[in-house]
Amino acid sequence: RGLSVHPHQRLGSIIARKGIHDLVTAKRLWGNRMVISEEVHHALSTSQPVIALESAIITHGMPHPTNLNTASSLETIIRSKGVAPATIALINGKIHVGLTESDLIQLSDPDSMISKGAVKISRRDLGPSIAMKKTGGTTVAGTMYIAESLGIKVFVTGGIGGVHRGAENSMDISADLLELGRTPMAVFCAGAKSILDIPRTLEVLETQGVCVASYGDNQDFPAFYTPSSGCQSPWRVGDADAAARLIYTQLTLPSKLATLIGVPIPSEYADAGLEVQRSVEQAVRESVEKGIDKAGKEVTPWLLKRVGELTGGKALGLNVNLIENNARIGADVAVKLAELYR
Ligand code: PSU
Ligand code: MN
Repeated sequence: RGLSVHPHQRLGSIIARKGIHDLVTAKRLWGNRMVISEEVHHALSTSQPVIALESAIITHGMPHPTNLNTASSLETIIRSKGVAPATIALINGKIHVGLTESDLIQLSDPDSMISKGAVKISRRDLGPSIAMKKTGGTTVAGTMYIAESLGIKVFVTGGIGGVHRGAENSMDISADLLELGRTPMAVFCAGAKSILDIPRTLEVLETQGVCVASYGDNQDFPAFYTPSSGCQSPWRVGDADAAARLIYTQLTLPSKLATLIGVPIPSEYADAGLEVQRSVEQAVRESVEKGIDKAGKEVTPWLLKRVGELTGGKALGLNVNLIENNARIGADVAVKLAELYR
C-alpha cells in the first residue's frame, strides 16, 4: 500500500479536519486563559472563513473615537462577506478572540476603567500580560501568534512593523517581521509605513523566507499612504482567486510558510497620500532630533501620533480608508481560500 492520499479525499479536506482537531487541542492548551466568542468558535469548528484582526491599532495606533469606529467598521465589512471577524485583545489578563461591542467600546476609550494603562502586547509581552492580568492591544506579531494557534489562516491589518531607519545602530527591528518568518498565515497589509526603512524591511523578510506578494496589477511593494515604496515585491497576485491559490499552496506545503500580501491604497487617495508622505519625513527627522528613535516600543506610536498632528487628521482618514480596503480584499480571499479547503 502506497502512502498517497486516498483519491476520495482532497488534501484540503484532510487538512480542514486537522484544523478542527487543532482547535480542540489549542483550547485545551490555552485553558481558561482564553475566551473565544461564539461567532468565531462556530466558524472555526465548521471550517467557515475567519479573519484575525489586531488591537494595538485600537489601543495605540489611532485616537478615540476613530479607533472604535474603524474597529467596528472592519468587523461589519468582514461579516458582510460571510466571514467571522476575530478581533484579538487582552482584557484583565484573558485573551479574547472575538470581542463584544462592549469590549470594543471599553478597549478603545483610553479613559475607561479597563483600558486605563492599556499595554502594547507583542509576542514577548504575552506571558507577562497574562500573569499580571493586563489589558492591552496585541500587535501584528502578538495577534498572529494567538490566531495561528487556533488555526486561523488570514489576518488583516493596516501596516506591519518593520526595520526602523537607523536600525543598523539601534537594532530596532519589529517582532512582526520575525513572527512572519515562523507563523504560517496570510497577512494582508498596505505595506509598511515609510517611517520605516522599507528596503531593509524587505531584506529581513527575504532572509526569513517570507513570501511577499503585491495585490493587483502592479508589483510595487506599497508604502501605506502611497501605492509604491520604490521597491518591488518579489511576487504579485492579480486578484482574489490568485491570492487564495497562493495562500492555499503556502499553507499546505510540508513546512508551512507565511505569506505577506501588500495591497496598495486605492488610486483615488494617491494625491492625498503623497502629501501625507511629506509629513512622515518630517516626523522621522524630528524623532531623530529628539532622540525618540531610541525609545523602543514607543517609537512607532510616537511617529504615528506626530504624523497625525502634522497632517491635521488627513493621515488618519487615509489610514481608515486603506484598512477598510484591506478588509474587503482579505475577506474576498478568505472566502475563496475556505472553498479550496472544502
Ligand atoms: N503600523 C501602523 N499602525 C500601527 C502599527 C504599525 O501603521 O498601529 C502597530 C501594529 O500593531 C504593529 C506595531 O504590529 O505597531 C509594530 O510595533 P513595533 O514597531 O514596536 O513592533
Ligand atoms: Mn521596535
